[in-house]
Amino acid sequence: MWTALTAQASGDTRERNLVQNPSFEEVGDERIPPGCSSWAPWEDIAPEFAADDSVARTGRRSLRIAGAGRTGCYGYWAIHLKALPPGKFYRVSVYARTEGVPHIDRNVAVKLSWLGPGEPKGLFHGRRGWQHVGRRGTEGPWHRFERVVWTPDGADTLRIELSLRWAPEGTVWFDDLEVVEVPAPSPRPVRLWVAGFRCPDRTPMGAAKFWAEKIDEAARAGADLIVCPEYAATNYDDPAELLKCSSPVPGPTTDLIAAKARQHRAFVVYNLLENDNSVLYNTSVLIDRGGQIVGKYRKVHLAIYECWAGITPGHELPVFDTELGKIGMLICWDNTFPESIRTLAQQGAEIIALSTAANFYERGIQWRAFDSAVVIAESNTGGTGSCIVNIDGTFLDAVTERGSFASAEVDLSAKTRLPDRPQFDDFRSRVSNERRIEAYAPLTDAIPPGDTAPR
Ligand SMILES: [Ca+2]
Repeated sequence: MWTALTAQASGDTRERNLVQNPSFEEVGDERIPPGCSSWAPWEDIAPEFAADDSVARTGRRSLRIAGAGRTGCYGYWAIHLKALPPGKFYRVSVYARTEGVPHIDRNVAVKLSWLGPGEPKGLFHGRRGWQHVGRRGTEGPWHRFERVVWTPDGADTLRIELSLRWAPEGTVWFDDLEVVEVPAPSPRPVRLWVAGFRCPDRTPMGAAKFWAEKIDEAARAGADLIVCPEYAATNYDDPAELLKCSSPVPGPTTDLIAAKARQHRAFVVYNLLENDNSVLYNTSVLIDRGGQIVGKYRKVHLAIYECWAGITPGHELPVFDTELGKIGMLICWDNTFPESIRTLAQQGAEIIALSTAANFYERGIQWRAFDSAVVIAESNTGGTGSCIVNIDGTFLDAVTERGSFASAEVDLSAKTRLPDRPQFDDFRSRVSNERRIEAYAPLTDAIPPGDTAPR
C-alpha cells in the first residue's frame, strides 16, 4: 500500500501489468502455470499443451501448443482477468513464435472475450463482445501481437485466448503477456462535406472556379474534408474536345483549388481529367490544409465510354496518411468493384472519398461501407446521390434535392461497434483478421504475360 500511495503521490505513471505470472515462469500441478487453463472442443482435434522449459523470450519458460498431427486441431490457453471496472481502456500484448505453422495470421489467434458477472460461460452465449489482437511486428523470432481494447457495457471479466488452429504440423510458443490500463483514446472528429451541385461549366478552369466557390460554402459549414464530384467532361465523342478539357497535375486548376484549401485550412478531394504528356487519366487529387498536394490516384476501372475515348487507366489504389486519418479515394465505376474499397480498407483507409457522376450506388453504397467498416463520403456530379455513410452502413447525411450539400461529423477514434449488436464489437478488426486470402486465389490470379487464354 505504501508503494502504491507513494507512486500516486509522485505522479508516477508507470504501467502496471494486470497479468499475474506474465512470463509463465511459475508452474503448478501438472506443470500448468497458475491462472492458465487449456481448452479444446474434443479429444480428437485437441492439440498438445505444455509449459516449455526449452523456449522462452524472457525467463526460462513459455506456453506451448502443438498440433500433434491432428487435422482440424484447435485449442487455446485461456487466462482470465476479473473485476475490471467498466469504461476503461487496456493495451493487450503478447509474443508468439512458431514452427511448422503455414500462416501465422490464420493459424495463431490471440482473441479476447468479455464476460459479465454471473453469466453462463458458454462458447457463444454470455460473451459481451470479442476482439482480435492483431500482429504488429517482429522482434527476432518473436511476433508481437498488440491492441487497445475497452471494457464493454456489462462486462467485468476479460478472457484472453492464446490459440493454435488448423495447423496439424505446427507449434506455437507464447510468452510475455501484458495487459495494462491506458488512457482513453483522444477524440478524432472530422467534419465531412460532399457537394450536391451540378457544375454548368465543363472547361477545366470554369469548373475549378465553380468548385472554388463551393469550397467557400463548405468552409462556412466547418468542413475538414471537402469532396468534389467526378469532373465528367461531357464530350466523349470528340477527342480534340476531350484534350481541351484536360489539365496537368499540378497545374492552374489544382493551383486554384489548393489556394482555397489553404485559405480555409481544409482538405479537398478534387477530380479532373489529367493530361500527362498527352496521356489522359481520370484523376482525383488530395490537397491538404496547407494547399499541398498529398497525392493523386487515377481511376483504375474505366467506364466503357472512357475506354472508347482514349483515356488510360491507373493501376493503383493508394491510401494517404493525413492528420485527419487515413484517406483513400475512388472514382465512380471503381466503386462498382467491391475489391476497390476492400483494397483501400486493407491498407488502413478510414475514410473513402468517392467522386461520382452516376447515381446508381444509392443502395449499394451502404453495403460498401458496412463490408469494410469504412466511412464513405460520396459526391455526385448530378447532385442527388451525394451522401455520407458511417461504418455500419447508416446514412449520416444525404442530398435529396439538387443544389445543396451533405455534411456530417465522424469520430474516427470511436469504437467501431455496430449499434445493438455487441457481439460485433470492433467489426473492422474482425473483417480484416478473419479474411481467408488462401481461398481468394481466383480473385488475385494475375494474367501472366502472353496469356491469351479466354477467361
Ligand atoms: Ca517466459
